[in-house]
Amino acid sequence: MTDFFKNIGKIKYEGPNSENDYAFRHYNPSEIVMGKTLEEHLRFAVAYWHSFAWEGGDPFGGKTFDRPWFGSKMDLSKLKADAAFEMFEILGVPFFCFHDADVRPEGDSFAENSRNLEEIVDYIEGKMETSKTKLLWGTANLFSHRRFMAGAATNPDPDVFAFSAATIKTCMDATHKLGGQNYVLWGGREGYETLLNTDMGRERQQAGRMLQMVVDYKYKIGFTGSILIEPKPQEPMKHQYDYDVATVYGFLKDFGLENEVQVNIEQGHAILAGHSFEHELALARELNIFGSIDMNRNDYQSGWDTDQFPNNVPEVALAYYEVLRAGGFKTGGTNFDAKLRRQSLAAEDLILSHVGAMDVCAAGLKSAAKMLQDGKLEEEREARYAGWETNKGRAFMSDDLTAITEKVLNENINPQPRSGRQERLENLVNRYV
Ligand code: XLS
Ligand code: NI
Ligand code: NI
Repeated sequence: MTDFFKNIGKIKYEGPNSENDYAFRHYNPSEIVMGKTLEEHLRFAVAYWHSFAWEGGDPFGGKTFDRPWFGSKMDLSKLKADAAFEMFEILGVPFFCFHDADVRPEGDSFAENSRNLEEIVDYIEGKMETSKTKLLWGTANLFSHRRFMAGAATNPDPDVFAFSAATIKTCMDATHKLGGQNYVLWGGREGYETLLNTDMGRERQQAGRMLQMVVDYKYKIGFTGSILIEPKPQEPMKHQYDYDVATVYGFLKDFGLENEVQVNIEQGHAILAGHSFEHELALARELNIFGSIDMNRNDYQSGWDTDQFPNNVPEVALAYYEVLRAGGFKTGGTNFDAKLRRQSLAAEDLILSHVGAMDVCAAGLKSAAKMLQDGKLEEEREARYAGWETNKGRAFMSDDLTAITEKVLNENINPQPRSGRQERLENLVNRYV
């Protein structure tokens, strides 16, 4: 036991009228909604990097947090894992997620990094034996170290490609060993700062080859989880190849991997790409590549990926509406890819941020479920497309231009515009949130 979270007990559900900061108002893990418990629907995960590895820096200043586990030593990494599992227990979260660099000390070589990772993975495995918290996904940090400054898979230097491939292998092994349900690839620096020095065609081929190797290795080791790509349009690079869901789908099609890889969609990344979260989720569902979500929010004024905890129920409700329409999570879940503000120094801030976020998500999911079960929104949507369900409408999808032209002439087809009823639908949604 560390004494980091001393005096903070396990968070319990106390209902919407509770005055207790350390209680859930909406997240009752065992509450049944649409045939599943809230815990099964939401599949919450804590992100190791933001909560335990991030030091509070910003572009103008360094570390603001003072955690007893900061430093690059194995015993400190173990202390960090102890504190992490204490927090998982306090929150009662079913999952966590990590990068290699979050959990192990940084070594001077690939071999040392691998040894460090193996040692800490053994330690974490031991902790998982007595914890209910499982691994939602693992990933490799191929963006922080200076060797990755020009990309990992897409680096102009083949040695960086090789170093990255070897690192991914160790992270897939670690994820597999810990029973992870997904493996994530976020192409942090897979993109460019300037097109002037970039061979985009070659870099795309390198990224495609890396992904193919990841899929092959998944089968080789018998990993039954999902491989997920996390789209993001820019930041840290000026342009990133995994721009958004549509771009990733085109990439997967190009390399014949659209049935092998799904997407992990992040709220803040969707906003950076000029979309809404629900847009990205809806498109992934339609393309059959929906996998998991990184839940957070951006500050809409700053134009950055600020990774704040979600706190807007109507927004979250529309996102979960799309998740429910996709049939809910399978291997995926709700990972809080969210960090404290750098002035939130206290241990209790780490707990309260998650408590609030879990409540916002639970309230959002319950609103979404009501909206879906009532069916009014879907009735409106169906009514709008009803013409396509008639014989006349269906035939237009198989006629050619000549046949359609004849029909337009012979049947005197003269379409009359109808209202899209947007405001009415917005009012309808507001009744649920
Ligand atoms: C950064 C990404 C990152 C991924 C995992 O913007 O969201 O945190 O989720 O590498
Ligand atoms: Ni992000
Ligand atoms: Ni993310």
